[in-house]
Amino acid sequence: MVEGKVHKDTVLTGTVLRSHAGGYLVYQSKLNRELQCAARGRLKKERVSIFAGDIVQLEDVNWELSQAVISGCRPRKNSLSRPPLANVDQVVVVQAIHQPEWHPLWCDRFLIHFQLELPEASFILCFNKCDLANQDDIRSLRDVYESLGYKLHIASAYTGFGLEELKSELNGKFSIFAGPSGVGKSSLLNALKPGLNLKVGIMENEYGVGRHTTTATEIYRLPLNSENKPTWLADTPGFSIAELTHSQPHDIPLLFPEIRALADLCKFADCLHLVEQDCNVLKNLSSINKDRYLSYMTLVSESKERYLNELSQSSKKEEQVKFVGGKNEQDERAKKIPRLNKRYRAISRRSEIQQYSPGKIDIEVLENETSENEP
Ligand SMILES: Nc1nc2c(ncn2[C@@H]2O[C@H](COP(=O)(O)OP(=O)(O)O)[C@@H](O)[C@H]2O)c(=O)[nH]1
Ligand SMILES: [Mg+2]
Ligand SMILES: [Zn+2]
Repeated sequence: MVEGKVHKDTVLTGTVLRSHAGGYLVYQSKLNRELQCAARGRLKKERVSIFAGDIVQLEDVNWELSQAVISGCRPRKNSLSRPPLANVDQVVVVQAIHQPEWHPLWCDRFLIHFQLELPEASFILCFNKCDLANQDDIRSLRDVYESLGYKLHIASAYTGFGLEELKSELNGKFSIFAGPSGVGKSSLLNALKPGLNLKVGIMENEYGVGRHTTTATEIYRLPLNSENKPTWLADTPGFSIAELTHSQPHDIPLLFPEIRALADLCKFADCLHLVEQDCNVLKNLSSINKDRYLSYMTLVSESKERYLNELSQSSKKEEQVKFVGGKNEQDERAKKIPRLNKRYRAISRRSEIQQYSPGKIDIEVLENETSENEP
């Protein structure tokens, strides 16, 4: 450690910028240095996962070689699993006004997905490619989203329009860009961080751009400073519909403010505000923007479908333990034992009967039968 720069009793921390080949690139803000770090073996053993955005404790710093060892990870404020990121303050939902054509459903999909994933983060909407738009396009976007309470930014990565306003929104926070492929996320990042040179115009397939880039989530420091709080920004890859669908349909009305207000007064406790006669939302449908209600209907239907799918999948999954000597956990005589792997089980009378006389199974005979060898 360089004498005089950091007191030897000071606990040194840094922010993980990215992980690569089992190591991490960590930024130490007080000394404005990037360090190549490895995690202590103990952390690996305890399977502590370290994400970009994590605040980590550093030891054994070698300033000459810019290397250090990560000895601990601070508790996270929040985290995202795809892409793996921690401690996100703000989500910027990026959409293009044209090319690709603006689609309200996709905008709402991203808004709802990230609000569910990162409930404590703040949200802003950034409409890019305003160089291709006219005033009417912009006015109608403002009418819908500003009236719902969302902060909205009109920008162009090409002309630089709106970027100063966007910068002041990002200042001193860790923000992520989220939105469909092709809307200009990488172009905006390049415009905000001169010299970054991210590749643009590459359409992502469902795995991202090639298999390697999806795993290399990196956060960038913008040359902005507010009261010594650094400004961080990360890009996210494109998402497939399946990745943006959630299995809790009742969460969705809570995230559409215009529907939530009416839903609070709906007299049906379990209502999803889609079909019930006398539902308060349906009675006041004329007060809701048509596209927004269409988004709502689509997202709830997709969510219901996923919920039912997961339910049928989980009922198909076999329990890892079984009860012998009694019917279930409540039965005092019952003993819990692990299930044998299928290939070690003896053929049961049930399958024997099924094999030899299909369709003639006497259910009564089969009650209480065990299908495995007892240990
Ligand atoms: N007209 C116009 N095109 C843009 C703008 N920003 C990005 N593009 C173009 O849109 C395409 C997709 O941009 P990219 O940054 O790769 O989008 P990403 O997939 O969201 O990262 C590229 O061909 C860019 O040159 C903009 O502000 N105006
Ligand atoms: Mg991109
Ligand atoms: Zn209702």
